[in-house]
Amino acid sequence: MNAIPPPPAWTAGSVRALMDLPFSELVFQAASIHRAHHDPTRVQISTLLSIKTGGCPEDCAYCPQSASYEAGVPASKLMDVDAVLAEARAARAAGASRFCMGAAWRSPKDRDLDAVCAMVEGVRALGLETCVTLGMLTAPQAGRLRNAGLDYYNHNLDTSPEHYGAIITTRSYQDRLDTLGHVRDAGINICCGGIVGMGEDASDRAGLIAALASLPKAPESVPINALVRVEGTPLAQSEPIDAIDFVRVVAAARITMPASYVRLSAGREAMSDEAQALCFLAGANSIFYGPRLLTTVNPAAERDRVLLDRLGMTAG
Ligand code: SAM
Ligand code: DTB
Ligand code: SF4
Repeated sequence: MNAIPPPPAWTAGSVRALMDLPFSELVFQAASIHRAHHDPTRVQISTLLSIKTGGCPEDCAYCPQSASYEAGVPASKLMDVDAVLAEARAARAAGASRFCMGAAWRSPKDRDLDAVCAMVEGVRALGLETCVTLGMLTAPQAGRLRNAGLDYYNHNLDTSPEHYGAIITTRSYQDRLDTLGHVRDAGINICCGGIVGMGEDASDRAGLIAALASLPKAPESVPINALVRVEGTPLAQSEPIDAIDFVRVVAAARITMPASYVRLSAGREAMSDEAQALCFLAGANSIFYGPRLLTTVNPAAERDRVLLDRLGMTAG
């Protein structure tokens, strides 16, 4: 009996070879795979809300919410459930299909999870998909979120295993993989991606994509963030990533994770419409919609409506 061969295991080397293809070849391959798995004229839209802002004990060098840096983001308490639901209703009215709630925690306390579970139940009752990002989770915490009806958990690998130590010292790559394992075991969809423009080289970008594509099951949603450089954080003066190199990362994510939603995530405010159009061509099919990310600026809804209109794309 002939066994079906396993799919290719992506390595940093094989992803790097993809990313180094002539640009037109790479984008053609990505666009071909994209249309075999998705409608290339549709873009999924998610709206973000920071439900607990600032004062975070972690030292992620990109993040304005870390208590280690002076980035002008004061710490605030967890929002009330009703206030969160009011924001979710507004996001639904603006056309979002998913509502993503982020908290500046290393990991949630069990008591905090009571309120977050109530938020998840309330947002779901509005007919929106739910996503939360709360830091590291234990297996029982993931189970509680699943029981509350959570659709997606966002937890990023952020960068390659090799570059990781230059960015975060307060938790390890393995800690992140452990949390992703608990989320997967609980039966929650995974949203997992990373950030580019943090002083990494092309091999690190390939290493990030290979690490994502090599998870036991590819994440259902893959956010590709371009670093938002915030004054006061250690990475504020980083060299911005070249737009063509950014598109190469998106294309590599699309080719290696064909069925996933690839989200053109943070960093769009500083991106030209033409660069975003190339990202959609290369397989990006999701964006954050609405004027704010967590603490930083995202394109105004009107700019996005005009852009999607010019490109003949529909949001949903
Ligand atoms: N505290 C939780 C955690 O880190 O897991 C959840 C919230 S945290 C802000 C969510 C993600 O936002 C981070 O993993 C990182 O990838 C992204 N992020 C934070 N600051 C960013 C920045 N300045 N530019 C781009 N992405 C950023
Ligand atoms: C993700 O990958 N990007 C989003 C979401 N997951 C939570 C967060 C972007 C944050 C950008 C910086 C800020 O607004 O604070
Ligand atoms: Fe804290 Fe998350 Fe920011 Fe890291 S990325 S400092 S864990 S809020």
